[in-house]
Amino acid sequence: MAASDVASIALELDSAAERDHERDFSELAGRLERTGCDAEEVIAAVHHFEVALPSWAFATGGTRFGRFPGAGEPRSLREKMEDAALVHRLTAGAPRLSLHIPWDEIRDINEVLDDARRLGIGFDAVNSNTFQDQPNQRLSYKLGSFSNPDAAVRRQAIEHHLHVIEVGKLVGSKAISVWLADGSDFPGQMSLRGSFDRVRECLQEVYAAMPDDWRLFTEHKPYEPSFYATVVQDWGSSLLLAQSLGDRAQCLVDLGHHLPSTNIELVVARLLGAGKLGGFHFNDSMYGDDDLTAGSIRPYALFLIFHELVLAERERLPGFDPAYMIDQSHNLKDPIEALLQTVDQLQQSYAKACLVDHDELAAHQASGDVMMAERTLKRAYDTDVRPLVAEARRRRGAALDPVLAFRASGYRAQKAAERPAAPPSAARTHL
Ligand code: RM4
Ligand code: MN
Ligand code: MN
Repeated sequence: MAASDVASIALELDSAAERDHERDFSELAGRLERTGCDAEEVIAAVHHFEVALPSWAFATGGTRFGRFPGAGEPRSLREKMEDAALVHRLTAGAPRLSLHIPWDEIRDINEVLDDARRLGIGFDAVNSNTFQDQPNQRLSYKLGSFSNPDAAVRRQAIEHHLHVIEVGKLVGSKAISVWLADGSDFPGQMSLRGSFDRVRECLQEVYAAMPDDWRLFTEHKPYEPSFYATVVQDWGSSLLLAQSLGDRAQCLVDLGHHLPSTNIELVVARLLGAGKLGGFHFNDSMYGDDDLTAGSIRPYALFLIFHELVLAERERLPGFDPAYMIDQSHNLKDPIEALLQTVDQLQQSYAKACLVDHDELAAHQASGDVMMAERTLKRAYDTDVRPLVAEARRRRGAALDPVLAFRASGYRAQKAAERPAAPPSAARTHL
């Protein structure tokens, strides 16, 4: 299948499924109308919702114990772009790919831009990588990159980030996401304050090198690979960095990067309040950085996060412009199917959050009616919005049910024939 053939994938489900959908949608629209909600408004909102796809999620991830690759996985940036275009084609909600450098190092920029044009996709935030040593790298990041006590290592890490910005400029990115693995395994290994100061100083250089219309996202994570103290371990550290860098530095919330039972919607609310919510890495997690499919474990929490986002949107909170991205590792599911399921899940969570009656909620909060306030949220959450998001996709020429459409398309079997497995050394493990 050539790159341009993605567009020709037939999407018709059988006519019985179409008829069922029409019935389900008009029934839902009628029910929503009775509660004062306009289905058309929610469809328009879903049409606005866009999420970026992570280039590193199209091949099977794996754990440190092993990796079980599937057939037909992409072996090059072009093939990742093809898969990304397919996900967008079936969901109408994922028009951009987020690159990870050096995993997606570009050899021929004109080729990449040609492919992107033909496939109808763009590029989102670029991601740096100083959490691994690359072949032929001069100095090691074993003891940290931006926090390293050795100035030469810090210089090398800064140079890498400047390079990532250059790559991003070529493809039209408008942001760089920085996740640092820096930290220590044992008390005494590093200075807790000194390491943070060094990270801030390095980030200042990176920030200063960005074009004026770019943003820098700092991503926190409590542990792993560092098991005693991670330098940017929590949203507070991330916020301090963003605040000290400047207006175009903001915090990125990866939903898996919190200790179990953290109230993530509260973190989101705090960052929104500070004008520092930059974006998301959507996924779900049972324990920590599990990178499971968004909404698979705690769908209500995902809805509550979207509720904070929709509130901010409606209130036109100054500077509110979150970059939505997915960051998942697909160990068991077909990566394309998992991404299709995720975009669908995000569209649903967003649509449900749009159904919340904010006036009613505010009135119950003001009068202290705990029961009715909670019921107001739950009513939106309990609404089965699947026909609504299916209709939103259908009107954009995408699929009623993206996963079923993908299975019916024969895309995976075709790719399995076209893309013989890469040698093990070329296989990337998601971290
Ligand atoms: C990290 C973090 C980053 C991602 C890497 C691959 O755990 O989530 O966002 O770029 O994994
Ligand atoms: Mn992430
Ligand atoms: Mn992660």
